[in-house]
Amino acid sequence: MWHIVINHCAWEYVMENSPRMRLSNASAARLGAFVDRPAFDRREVSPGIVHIGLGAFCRAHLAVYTEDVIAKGASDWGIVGVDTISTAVRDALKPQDCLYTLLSRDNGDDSLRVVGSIIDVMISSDQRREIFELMCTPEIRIVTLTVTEKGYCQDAATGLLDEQHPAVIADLANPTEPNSIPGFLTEALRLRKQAGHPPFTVLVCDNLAQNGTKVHRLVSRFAELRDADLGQFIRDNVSFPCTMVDRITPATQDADRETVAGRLGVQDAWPVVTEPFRQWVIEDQFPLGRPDWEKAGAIMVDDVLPFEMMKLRCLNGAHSTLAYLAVVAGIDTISDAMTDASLPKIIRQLWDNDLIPSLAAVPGTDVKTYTHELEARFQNTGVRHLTLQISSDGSQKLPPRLLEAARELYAAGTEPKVIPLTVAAWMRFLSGKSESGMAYTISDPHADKLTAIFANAENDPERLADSLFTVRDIFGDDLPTNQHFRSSVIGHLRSLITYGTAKTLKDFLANS
Ligand code: CS2
Repeated sequence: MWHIVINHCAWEYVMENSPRMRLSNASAARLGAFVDRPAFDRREVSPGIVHIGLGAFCRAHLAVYTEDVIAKGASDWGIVGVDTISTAVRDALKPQDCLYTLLSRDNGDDSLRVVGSIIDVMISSDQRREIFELMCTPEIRIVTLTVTEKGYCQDAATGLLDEQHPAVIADLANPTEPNSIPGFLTEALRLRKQAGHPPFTVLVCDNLAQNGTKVHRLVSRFAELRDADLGQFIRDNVSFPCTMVDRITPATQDADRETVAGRLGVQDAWPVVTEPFRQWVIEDQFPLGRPDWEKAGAIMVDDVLPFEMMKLRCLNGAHSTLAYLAVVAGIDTISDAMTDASLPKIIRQLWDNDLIPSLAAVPGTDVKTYTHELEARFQNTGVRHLTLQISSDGSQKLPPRLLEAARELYAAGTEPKVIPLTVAAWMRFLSGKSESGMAYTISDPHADKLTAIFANAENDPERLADSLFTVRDIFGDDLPTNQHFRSSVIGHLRSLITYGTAKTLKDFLANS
């Protein structure tokens, strides 16, 4: 879930100089029958949801589930998208009536669909007042979010609000003009309370363990720092259901724009490429109502935790493992990593040895079968999911995806086998250079600190690991002092630095 990864100027140039017509309500009506399009009159749709964070993921997931429900008659659940980071998505979507194309790819088998559930896009930097006014109307009953793990200003190891986060400090100093997510939600909820309307439900759709509960705690804490009564009000009165979201959706590339334009015959500034699979498991706690998302295939449950853990660990944990090893080895995509001699065997061991044993039973699901389905999804050559994209924000992703599982295994008296290898690969990855000497950018909120630690350690595995272990908001206090964890990470790191990934993985598999 990246926010803005496109080259803004490049697509604007293409848009302005393309002889093709732009995607719009009018041009969509004339598309060939091979393209699915909104099966409802968009003029009849009114807003019911404000969605914050309009990256590719929510447009392949939440917007599609909601589209399917609107098509069944629920016209009061249109989505107004809000971006808190840049104007790029508004600049791309508004001139095309907020329509966009979803290209679903299953190896060589493609299908195209124009999605119309997003009915407006606003940008918080210049429309903050307007957005708050909308959020204070009784028609808005749900606020959904996809702002990535780092968007919530949390300490990744504890899941508590990072009270020293610059955005938190700035918003506490100027709380009516917030820019952080905790600050934004707090102010919207305060204004809504002042307007005399019951609070909207907050539905967090990011890959955090117990995402709703966690973000409820973060926002209540922020609000409490601002005003104790407001904190208590949010703690007691606002529903934050947990949810598990899943659809592999890479950031859009310019080549995707060209592919979509070639197929559609009209230009779409920001199409989304995704896989056919989608899954959404949601805790059913919506005091002001919700769209009947189950009519579009969502699973409504009382407790999302077992589903969330399975997905976060098995899918996202395997993604991170593949990503760090692959970036260092110079392998660009997940589907290419799945053709490597060792990587598929490594993630099979990760699943079988470290992750499946860490999970509680998942209702109606055989987790081993789930991991075989993941293998097939990772092999999908139609979706060019860049390992470098997945490698972003490791400081935020490693704790919930893998380090929690390691802790639980130690507590149960067993030892993780592959997780220390993933951690070593992440440490080696922080060099910013692949084994063939290709430089890449490390995108992480702690990038400066982490790369400085790498440079100071001068390739000494023990110094490097021990210095990185001092970053408590990644590793906590316990893992660095666990002798098995520490020595396994250092052993793998030594091998990665000395012999490289191919030999390290071969030796690892030979010894397991
Ligand atoms: C990926 C996720 O970028 C990443 O870190 O692991 O975006 C992953 O593709 C989605 O969670 C799939 O649902």
